[in-house]
Amino acid sequence: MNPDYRPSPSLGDGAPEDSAHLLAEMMRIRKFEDAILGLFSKGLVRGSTHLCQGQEAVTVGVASQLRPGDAMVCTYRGHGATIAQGVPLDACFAEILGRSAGLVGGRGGSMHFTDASRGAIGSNGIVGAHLPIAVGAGLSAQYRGTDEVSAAYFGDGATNIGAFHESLNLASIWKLPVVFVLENNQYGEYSPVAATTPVERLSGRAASYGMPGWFVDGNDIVTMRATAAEAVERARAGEGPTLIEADTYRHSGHSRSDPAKYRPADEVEHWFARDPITLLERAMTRDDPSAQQVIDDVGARVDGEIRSALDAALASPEPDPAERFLDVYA
Ligand SMILES: Cc1ncc(C[n+]2csc(CCOP(=O)(O)OP(=O)(O)O)c2C)c(N)n1
Ligand SMILES: [Mg+2]
Repeated sequence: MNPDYRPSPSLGDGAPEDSAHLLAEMMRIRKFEDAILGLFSKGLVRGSTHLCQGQEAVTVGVASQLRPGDAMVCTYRGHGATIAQGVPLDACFAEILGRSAGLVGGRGGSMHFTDASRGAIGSNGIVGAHLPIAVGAGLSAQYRGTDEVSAAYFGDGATNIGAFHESLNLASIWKLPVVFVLENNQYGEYSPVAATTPVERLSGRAASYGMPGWFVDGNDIVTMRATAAEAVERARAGEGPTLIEADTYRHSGHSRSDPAKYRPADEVEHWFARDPITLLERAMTRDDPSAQQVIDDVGARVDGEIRSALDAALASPEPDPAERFLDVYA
């Protein structure tokens, strides 16, 4: 069975009324990660960091359909997923800088953004390991008789991990309210999808588990939001899980240590022209050239937010060494 391709609605139909809001949501993630790059080059970030620049429409589209009480799990490439949940930027910066005001007290860093109070119940460094957690959150929601949903973001590489298959199977047979969001950014660590995966459309794998598998343009915020809305609605209505394969592209290498030399220049050029922020801005100014002012204002406002959040994080002290065993259970 071929997965459904769901091309509409799309930005081709015109910019949505709340374009300025959607733009701000995506720019917040983009500019947060620009700032992280700056901190990284100054040696202020320990360890590595995995940027999601280029993939912002996926997380903003899905998060727009979640509400308090819903759960969200994501990967080490999870800054965008977490920020889209409305998690404060100063706590995100502080976490990356290893400061005590960080989301988890500065003990987790870039790969462990977590804020359970906003549904962000965990980023995960082990490929695919968070999918059973999303299923557990879905089972909890069902068991408690709520209409809460659970959303899981994961990469194309994760679809070759056993936990992916077990999670889809269990979620489907128990009709759990889970939305599986596959961010197909065309590459695993350094391998193109075709080198590791013998099927063309990964969403086709949903058929094995009797659930809808939808393939969408993950860089089109309107398409992404509409598709997420449908999947979340199915979950809330007790109709079970959905797999959404969002086609997208990461702007940089896998992590800070990867210059991504393995990517053909024409491929990079193609995807940069389809950058999700550029696509939205183009749609906004196509019918109304004066929208450029709105775009500039949103950019300036988000720049200000980023600056003050970073200042607050830099003012936060390092964690007290006496607390190093706090939250360690063994
Ligand atoms: C179980 C496991 N195997 C291997 C790794 C090493 N590793 C880290 S990221 C990654 C690639 C995953 O690619 P994908 O799922 O497409 O996510 P992306 O990084 O593209 O967002 C690999 C192999 C790991 N962290 N966990
Ligand atoms: Mg990938």
